[in-house]
Amino acid sequence: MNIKQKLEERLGSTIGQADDKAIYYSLLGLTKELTKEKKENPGTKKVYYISAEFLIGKLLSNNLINLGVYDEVKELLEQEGKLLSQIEEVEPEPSLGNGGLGRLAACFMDSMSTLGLCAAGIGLNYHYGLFRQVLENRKQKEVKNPWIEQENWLVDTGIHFTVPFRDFQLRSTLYDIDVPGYESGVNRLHLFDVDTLDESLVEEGISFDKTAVAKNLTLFLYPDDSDKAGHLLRIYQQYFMVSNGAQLILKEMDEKGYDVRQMHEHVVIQINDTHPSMVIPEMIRLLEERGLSFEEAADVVSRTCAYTNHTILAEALEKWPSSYLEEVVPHLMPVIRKLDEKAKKAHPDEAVAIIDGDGRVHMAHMDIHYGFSVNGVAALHTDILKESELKAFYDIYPEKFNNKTNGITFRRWLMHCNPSLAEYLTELIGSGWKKDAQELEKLLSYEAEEAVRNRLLEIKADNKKKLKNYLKETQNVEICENSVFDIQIKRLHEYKRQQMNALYIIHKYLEIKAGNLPKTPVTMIFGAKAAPAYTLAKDIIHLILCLRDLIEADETVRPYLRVVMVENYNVTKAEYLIPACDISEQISLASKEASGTGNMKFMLNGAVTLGTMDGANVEICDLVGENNIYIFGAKSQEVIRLYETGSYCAKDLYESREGIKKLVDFIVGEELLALGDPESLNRLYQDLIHKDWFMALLDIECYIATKERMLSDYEDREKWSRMMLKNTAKAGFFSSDRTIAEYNRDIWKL
Ligand code: Z15
Repeated sequence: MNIKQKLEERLGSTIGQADDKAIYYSLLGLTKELTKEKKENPGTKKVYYISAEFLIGKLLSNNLINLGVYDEVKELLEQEGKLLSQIEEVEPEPSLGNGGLGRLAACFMDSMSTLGLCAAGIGLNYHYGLFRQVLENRKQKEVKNPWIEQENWLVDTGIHFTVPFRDFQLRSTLYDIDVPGYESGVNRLHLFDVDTLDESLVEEGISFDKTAVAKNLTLFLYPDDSDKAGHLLRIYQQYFMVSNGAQLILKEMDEKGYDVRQMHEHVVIQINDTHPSMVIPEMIRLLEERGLSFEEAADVVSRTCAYTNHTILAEALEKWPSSYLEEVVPHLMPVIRKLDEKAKKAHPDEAVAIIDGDGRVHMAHMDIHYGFSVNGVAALHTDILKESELKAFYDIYPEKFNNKTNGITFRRWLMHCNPSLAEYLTELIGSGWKKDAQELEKLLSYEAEEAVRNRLLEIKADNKKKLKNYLKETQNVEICENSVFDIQIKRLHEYKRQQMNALYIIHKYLEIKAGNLPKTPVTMIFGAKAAPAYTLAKDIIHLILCLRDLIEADETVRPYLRVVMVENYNVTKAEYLIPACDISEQISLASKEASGTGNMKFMLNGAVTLGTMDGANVEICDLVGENNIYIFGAKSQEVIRLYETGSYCAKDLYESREGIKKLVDFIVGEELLALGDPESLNRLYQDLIHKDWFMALLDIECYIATKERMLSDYEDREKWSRMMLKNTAKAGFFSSDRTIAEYNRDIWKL
């Protein structure tokens, strides 16, 4: 039977007669069936990528691409008057991640399958995921995001484990999501769930009874991103994840007949940030139960576990009070104490202690002492880890430290989200780039060809029109497709400095009011969720929405400047926004953004970066050269020195620079106070003057100057299109296939 016959058999009608919903669910079933026919990636050594987040996005199109039937299905549907993009709208987006860290894990799953590596993901099956953001009265509201429908991508494996806590135990069920590689075998994403979960516990918004652990454990993904410590429920979730993971790993070793004393020869556990760090003491505990001595167990686990660090923000490095751990998982504490004593004996330095003087357990410290590899996620980030944040560890274990610059899967972030660019590239340079992303460099030989550059501009214009239509349909906002699209999409965080971008808007508004009109109108697009308890982040959203409405109501400014906030920014929305972007905003305070991966997605799709020398921006700059990127602001060493000496003072800048004062004062000026919440605007205003912890006022002047230079260069279409071409051509390095090949070469050795 061919695909058409199979589909119509599932539909019980012709494609033409079926509605989008019926077609989606039939395609879902068919895709699962086709995936089952694929071989599992084989191997005698397997990597388990364990992560609290897998931000997988919608799966239909990507799975069709990887199974090699995307074009066939698309054409089949078109013959019957159906659009695949329309049908995809039916698919709910699972929100099993906050942002970069979770999306990275999803890109890695794709690349591990594609490279034929024997690998699996281990995580949790959150029923309501991260919250869905609703914008109301210029503020963020949080509601649940149910995504598990009657028919879905999950496969019930029938596998169960028992997870012990202090006061009770929980039975788990393992659900799998198959991850087919691009023209390759299949791996699995293992998502554990509690059997006793009770969805009706969620009353209004995202609030629920935090104490009913058996009923709530996998309801939500913890909504904080790089910020604010989680508490007991978070520890319950983490332990549930790692205990199930460890039990599964042992079960699979048993089935393959491997000796657990040789675990390191058959298994690598890649620990994604510190959320899964308890896998180390848990695995040791389980091995002790199987008769290994503590020393033997600790040794083999240390040779098996590898740790990835994703941040240097101190507040994001997890340190659990031992009293919390005693309350939730007392049986782990003896193991953790022994690990701590052993480490203290060898390295008495307090800076590298696992349990500190206040009885807090430093999860990262445990990972570094008892893992064989520690990696950062971009060159600059790894250097900062070695030279500052983790220097004391680097002095002890220089051989453990290594860099793995992040990457993105080009299947989703080019082939799927920007098919017209993907097709044009293939027309020019052949399809080799799909397997070897470095081949994109072949595009460089076309730089001087005007027809090629014009086609790139045309594709960009089409994508802008597509985004315009999407925003009209989904959010009822109307934007001008001929304007410059300036886009900042990422979690809302002070260090990412959306507030600095908002100050730019104020600058531009005042310029236009003064009669200095831009040649081409500018559309400033934001997308960002704020952690529900992160007050200042919510204040920044409020400021942006007030600015939006101020400008919307002003007939003199509106034709030249618009502000849009995309509601509930997620993977699907990113797939519309990124191909349509002209200016990619990557403006974090230097040293604070470990890598960033949105920056890579924009570059690949022909946007030009406006950024600081932070994270992977540094490597983008090296690749495209200074003439094809707009860099501004303080460098990381300067920033680190300012923190060390405590010599940054926002108030001095505010008082001495008239231009800065004017912008900051506008936040609490009469125009905005007439629209917004005075308490919220005031709080932000006060913070910028008296704290400004992430130094927006330090960089604001060069930021504005650089963006103005960029806007003026935009008018030179030849120059701009050359930059677009260079950016796409040089993006090959950022394929997650390259990243994963490096993980395998240096760490996993599968
Ligand atoms: C998260 O998304 C990241 C780091 C974290 O520690 C947590 Cl808890 C969440 C991000 C980094 O901020 C970003 O720079 C990086 O690109 C991403 O992880 C993937 O490494």
